[in-house]
Amino acid sequence: MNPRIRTIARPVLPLGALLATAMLSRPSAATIPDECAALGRALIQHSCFHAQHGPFVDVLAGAGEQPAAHTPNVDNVHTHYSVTVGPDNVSVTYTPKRPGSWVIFGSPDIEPQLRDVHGADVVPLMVEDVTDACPGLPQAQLYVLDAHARYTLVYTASVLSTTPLVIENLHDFDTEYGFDLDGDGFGGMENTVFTPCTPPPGMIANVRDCNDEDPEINPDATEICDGVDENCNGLIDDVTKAEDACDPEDAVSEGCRCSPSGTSTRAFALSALFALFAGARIRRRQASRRR
Ligand SMILES: [Ca+2]
Ligand SMILES: [Ca+2]
Ligand SMILES: [Ca+2]
Repeated sequence: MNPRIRTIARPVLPLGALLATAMLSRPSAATIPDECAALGRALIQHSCFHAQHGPFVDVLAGAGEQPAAHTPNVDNVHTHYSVTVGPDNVSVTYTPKRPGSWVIFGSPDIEPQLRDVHGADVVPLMVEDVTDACPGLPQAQLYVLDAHARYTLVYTASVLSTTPLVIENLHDFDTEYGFDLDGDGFGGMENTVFTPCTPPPGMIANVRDCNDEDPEINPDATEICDGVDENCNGLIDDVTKAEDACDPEDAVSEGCRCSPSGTSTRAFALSALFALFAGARIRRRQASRRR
């Protein structure tokens, strides 16, 4: 097990079972996916953005471990909180607006203990060290919480100190992953997996490859006149550069800007130019005769 991640005992599904599950349905929004070995990059990067750019809200923790009228809450604004805590200031409250999996980012230096409305400790499903990805929010704790229930985060600090806090819903960061069988940097659209966690080995997030058996076909490929959609935009032979459609042997459709007779655009343009010069020459002759 990764020493940076602490989880409760949770079996990891074999890849075949994982794919079968993914094809049947998306993971439940109320629970952590079984295949979640670590949090996904999208969630960590989003939280870290708050740590770096705010908006920032300063909160002075309330006195006592039981929520009271003076205890501040940290759910009014979805943002980065700087919570000042100390021997006499130990708690803030958080009330989820939705049920499900929530990730509390903070610092292990002043680690909060989450308690439910009855004052009982709530055990995180997973604790992950994300220092490398986000030094300003070095620890993530994942909980399953009830909606509209007031939870208390209790801090222990010997002197007055400030600690960071960002809270995110895990499944707000579900990402679609797929395999890249042809190695062109784009995952295929078949057998994809939605997860807010790190994807299974070999899967990537960019799943826009309309033909994962041909590295010459992907969203970055060059469209050519061959009756195939190379750039995966749903349009066959949607060539926009005139020179790409100027070889009549390659031009096989009107989408390549060829004339209906099969004459290439370049040949058609040369013919038109020749006709223009010829017409001008005839008009000059007719004018000289009139003079
Ligand atoms: Ca591919
Ligand atoms: Ca195309
Ligand atoms: Ca084509």
